[in-house]
This record gives sequence, structure tokens and C-alpha cells, in this order.
Amino acid sequence: MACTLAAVTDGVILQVGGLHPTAERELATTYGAVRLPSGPERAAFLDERGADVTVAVTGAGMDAELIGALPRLAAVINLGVGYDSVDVAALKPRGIALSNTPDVLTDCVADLAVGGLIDVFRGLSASDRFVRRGEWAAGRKFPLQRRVSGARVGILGLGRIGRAIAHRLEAFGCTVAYHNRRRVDDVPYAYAATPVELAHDADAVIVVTPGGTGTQALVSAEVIAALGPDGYLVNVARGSVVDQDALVTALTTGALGGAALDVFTDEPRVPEELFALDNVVLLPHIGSATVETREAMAQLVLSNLERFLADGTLVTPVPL
Ligand code: 8YV
Repeated sequence: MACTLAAVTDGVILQVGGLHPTAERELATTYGAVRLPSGPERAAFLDERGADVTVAVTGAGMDAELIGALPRLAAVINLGVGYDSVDVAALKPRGIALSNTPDVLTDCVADLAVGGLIDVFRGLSASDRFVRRGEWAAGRKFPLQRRVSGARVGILGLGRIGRAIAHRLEAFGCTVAYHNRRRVDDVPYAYAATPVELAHDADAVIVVTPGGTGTQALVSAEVIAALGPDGYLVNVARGSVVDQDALVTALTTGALGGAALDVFTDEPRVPEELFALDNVVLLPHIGSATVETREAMAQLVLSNLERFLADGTLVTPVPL
């Protein structure tokens, strides 16, 4: 810990960006948290109050500059399992602790990944548009799509969410393979040594690896080419894990069969070239966005804060 516990509990709790309403309410009422202003007032706030802040609670991330403006910061409590928007390199040397929200969102993200896979294979969103445009009523037939049951699915990143996806796909009779930094011993799925190998032998690849520098463009042009015109990509991880330019080119030229994308490199901006493509499902980063899961994430954020203020430890710490 960077500060003594007394010094932490004396300090200001800073809310960075919007959070779940439960968390915001509780932060304000129980902890008297202050929200970091945006726009021109931000710099003045940091000048005046930055040195009082001991804990930051964020769903929007924290860059090195903001961390640097908070000299007494002892913990960052992140709403979300992914913490790639928090500059970990700026936390480490100062011994600032970090927590995230694992486990509580595993099922919902896995559900969405499988939902995206089914949508893009069977053309659910596209056929919904077909009906609404009146094409069915006009006597036209929606083109035949691809079968999900029995498909060969590669999972890129066999962590908690990857395993939950694999488990669901087993019920569909899919053949599951995976690529992971490390081989996982206790699973019955085939291990692919590289993402290219994974894609080469799959009808679809589901991307569920954490974001950040280590996985930047892991799904390269070569991986996309290995999936090919009959292959599909589902991304519920981070936009940064996929070479988005290569993906857009492959989709617009027919070099990739289709994609279901919940995440993008520059959210909320989505490449407009994809808007007209019926073989692409575009989602607004909703992996964990259910009433139940977001409430559970908010509660876990609050538990981490409560524990940190009580004894300087975290319920779900990120090992740094
Ligand atoms: C939300 C997520 O984007 O947990 C994550 O890493 O990507 C999602 O659950 C995030 O929690 C919103 O702040």
C-alpha cells in the first residue's frame, strides 16, 4: 500500500466517469464521493482536490496523467472485468492497488458470445430486417444460412468466460478448440499452438482474451485469412484484440464469411462500411449489460471499496 490506512480513510473517494446507478448512489451517500468533472473544470478540480483523493472508482478508465495528478491515490476500483483502460504501468511503481469485477459477469458475456454466434450463423438480425422491410410479405425467400449445431468453434482465450462459452457450445454438439497463452490441463478441448492454427481449423473463432498491450491485434490479417470466406469471427473481448482495418477489408471484400462484434477499437465509433453488410452483427458493447449482472458488478465494486477502507485489502484484487 502506498499510504497508511488512516491516511486512506481520511481521503476523498473520486468517481471517474459514469457508473451503475446503485454504485453512484451509494458512493455519494455513504462515502461522500466526488465526481471528477469533465471539460474545463477538470484541471481546476485536480489542482484543488487531486492531493486529497485516496481511492478512485471508475468505469471509464484512468490514464497515467490522471493517476499522476492524484499523489495520495492508494487504490483504483474498476467496474468491469477488463481493466485495459487503466494504465497499470502507472499504478505499479507506486504500489497502488487495483480491483476488477470478475465472475459476476461470466455468464452474461458467455450468453452474448453464443447469441452473437447464432445470430451471425443463422442471420437472425438480418432476417428480422428482411421481415420488417416487407420482403417476406412480398413473397421473397430469406437465403439459407449456416448450421450452428456441430460447428467447429475456436475460442481465443480460455479463461473464465472462455470456459463458460465452451460449456454452452458443448450442448450444441460443437467441436471446441482453443488457443491460450498457456495450455489448460483440465479441459477436453484441442489446443491450437497459434491463433492462425486455431482459425485454420474452425468455422468460427470467438475472441474472449483480455485487451491490453499483450493482445494488441492478436487477430491479425493472417488469422482472418485463415478463417476465410466461409469463416466467422465473434468478438466479445476488446476491439484492440482484432486488427479492425483488416477485418473491415475482409468483410467488405467477402474474404471473411461474417462477424458478430460487440466491441470496436474506437467505441462508440463503428466503421460505417459495415452498416450495409447483412453478414455482420453490430452490438453496442453489451456483454455484461443485463439488469442482474450490472447490479452484481455494482455490488462488487462497493464491496471492494468497503473492504479497502476497512483493512486496506480488496475482495477481487488484480495481481499487478
Ligand atoms: C463493460 C466489460 O464494458 O467488464 C468488462 O470488461 O467490457 C463490460 O462489462 C464495463 O463493465 C463497463 O464499464
